[in-house]
Amino acid sequence: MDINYSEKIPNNVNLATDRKLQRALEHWQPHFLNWWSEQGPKDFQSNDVYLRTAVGVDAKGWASYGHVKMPDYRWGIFLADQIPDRKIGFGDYFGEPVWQQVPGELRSQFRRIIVTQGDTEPASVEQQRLLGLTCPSLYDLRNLFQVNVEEGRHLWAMVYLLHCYFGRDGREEAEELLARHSGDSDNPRILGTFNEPITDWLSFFMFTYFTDRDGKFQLKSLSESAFDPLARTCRFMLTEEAHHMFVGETGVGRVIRRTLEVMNEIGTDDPGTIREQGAVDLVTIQKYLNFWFTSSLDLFGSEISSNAATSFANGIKGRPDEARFEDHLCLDSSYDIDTPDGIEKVGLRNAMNEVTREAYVKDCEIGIKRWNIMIKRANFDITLSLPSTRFHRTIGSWANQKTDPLGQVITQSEYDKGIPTWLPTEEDRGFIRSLMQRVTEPGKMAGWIAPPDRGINNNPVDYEYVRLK
Ligand code: BYC
Ligand code: FE
Ligand code: FE
Repeated sequence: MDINYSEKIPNNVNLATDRKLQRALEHWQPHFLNWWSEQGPKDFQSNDVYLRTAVGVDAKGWASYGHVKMPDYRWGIFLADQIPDRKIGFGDYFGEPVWQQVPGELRSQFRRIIVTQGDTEPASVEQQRLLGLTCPSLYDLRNLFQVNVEEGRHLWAMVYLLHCYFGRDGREEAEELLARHSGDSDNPRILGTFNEPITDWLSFFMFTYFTDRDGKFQLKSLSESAFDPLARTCRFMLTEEAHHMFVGETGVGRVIRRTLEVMNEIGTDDPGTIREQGAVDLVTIQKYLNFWFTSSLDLFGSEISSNAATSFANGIKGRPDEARFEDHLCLDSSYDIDTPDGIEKVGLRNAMNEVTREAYVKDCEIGIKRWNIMIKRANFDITLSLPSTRFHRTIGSWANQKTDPLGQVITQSEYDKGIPTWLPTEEDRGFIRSLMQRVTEPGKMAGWIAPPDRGINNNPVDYEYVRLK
């Protein structure tokens, strides 16, 4: 199952033996490349970028490094190794052998979820397309492009499934994935967060911390799927996802580290004075955090969801790390959902979105704790925190209820008054944008961000991660 570099589409799915599928994918490929050149990273397409390319799924093959031009990146199709005799781990078909084909009666449900997953991948590339122009360092520029090409590969992963298992409908959906665009008022991306603009690097780091982490949890749920090719694809995608969240966690951490240095130099935590020094005050960081965390919470869907119950029953989507649970049928238990009208007891299957969201929130806490330790070590009595999951929601039980970041119900006028102190204002965004000046000398960093602890793949921080000439 080695990849063959002489093939147009590197893969470990034996494409060469399936001429029909190969033709379908080869037909889609130029459309993808067109999309990449129009909607992918602006400029830098002819520069050599130090990228990690997946050339296989084993420990050696999935991280092979070298300078490549982005359009020459080998977007391939890789499924994690098949687990012999794998059994369905949850839902109505629990204990039966996993499926190598999609059962006819579940086709449209599987297709809908694969399309939704697939839609987010190119959406994120579109959202990030202008960031290269204002990179804070060559190191960061390279990380941005690494994330972008991998999200492109994730699109390939979903398109493979659509082409291989969904016939004509699947091919049409694959075209649609290139036709919708982030923020397009006529033809937007499917999920809310993926239509939010990302015009500055603080937003990029928050997005990779919070929104790519939704990716982690959704991919974990899909890795449990009874449809084995979907499970295997998502298992492999998770290995790439880890780097995206690393970019987010270390990115936000480096912004905070620089802020703390400035605070120590000037001996105050006054936001205005910190801004005068060209650093980002912690109040503004908290606002960006509030925005991207709450937007990402919406990506888990409604707390009480018949879609989620159906997905679980039919073996489409399990819970993240399903094996950790004792009961995989979830027919008799109920779950307490926090709603504006009090606690509502619902059948566990209908609460699966909330179960996944809670696991996500716990995972989000880890980085916040690390950042707070940095702040404490710098001797400042300030903490960052995740807002309540009730706050600033547009999906689910709390969508129409105004609360403050602690989750206390408040009136519309209290909300309107509070919002500028809880979420980035136009003025905040303008200030952050004013910091976004391009720095491209190897090893140099923009003034608002500290250097990383180490470079990529044992290279020094001042390595030429992107060759600009
Ligand atoms: N925005 O019962 P409901 C990633 C829709 S991130 C807009 O509440 P359900 C990545 C929903 O579609 C991972 N619409 O929720 C990260 C439904 O519409 P229809 C992406 C929303 O269906 C960074 C209706 O509301 N993967 O990979 O149980 C960079 C009622 O649905 C939203 C997936 O999401 C929203 N936020 O769950 C790159 C996995 N939320 O069908 C990549 C696949 C809900 O009635 N998707 N709606 O028209 C799913 O599993 C489910 O579709 C969802 C929603 C969890 C998203
Ligand atoms: Fe992805
Ligand atoms: Fe990602």
